[in-house]
Amino acid sequence: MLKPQVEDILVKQIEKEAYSSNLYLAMAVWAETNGFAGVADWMYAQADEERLHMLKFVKYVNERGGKGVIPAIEMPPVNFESVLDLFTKTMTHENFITESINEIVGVCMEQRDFNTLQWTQWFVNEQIEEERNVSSLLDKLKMIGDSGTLYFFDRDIMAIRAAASAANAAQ
Ligand code: OFO
Repeated sequence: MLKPQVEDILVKQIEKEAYSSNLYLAMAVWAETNGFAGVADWMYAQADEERLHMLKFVKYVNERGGKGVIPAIEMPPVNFESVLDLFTKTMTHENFITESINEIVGVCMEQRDFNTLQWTQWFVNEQIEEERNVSSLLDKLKMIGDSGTLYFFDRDIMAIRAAASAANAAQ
């Protein structure tokens, strides 16, 4: 049985994960309607992932004798300035989610709920991965700057290396 303080913070996280899903869906729509099909695909996939995160919290709370309340969700932004703006806001949001996962860890420790503490570890690791992925995309976007050339160079450099190695081996 979950202690009320633990159930309360887990239910709050359901809302945050649901908002994350809708935020990335809104970003996908912006990207798709502005001609960035690849970025839209990335955001749609991210939105699906966030929905799965939300479901993990819902099911865990239910399994442990609580009730995974489904919240009303605040409307996410509709307009963004650029792809860089999109990923800068994604980074800010993921930092916020990392902080909220850390708060859950803190409450589990305070309440000595070591089962939930252990269960939450998956999200601690997930946030490391999410921040790393977005940070690497932001690095690439900064590299692009005003010119797309460097981006394509960066994308293709390892393929160029592999092709060169294969050509050398065949000689
Ligand atoms: Fe649920 O990890 Fe991103 O927000």
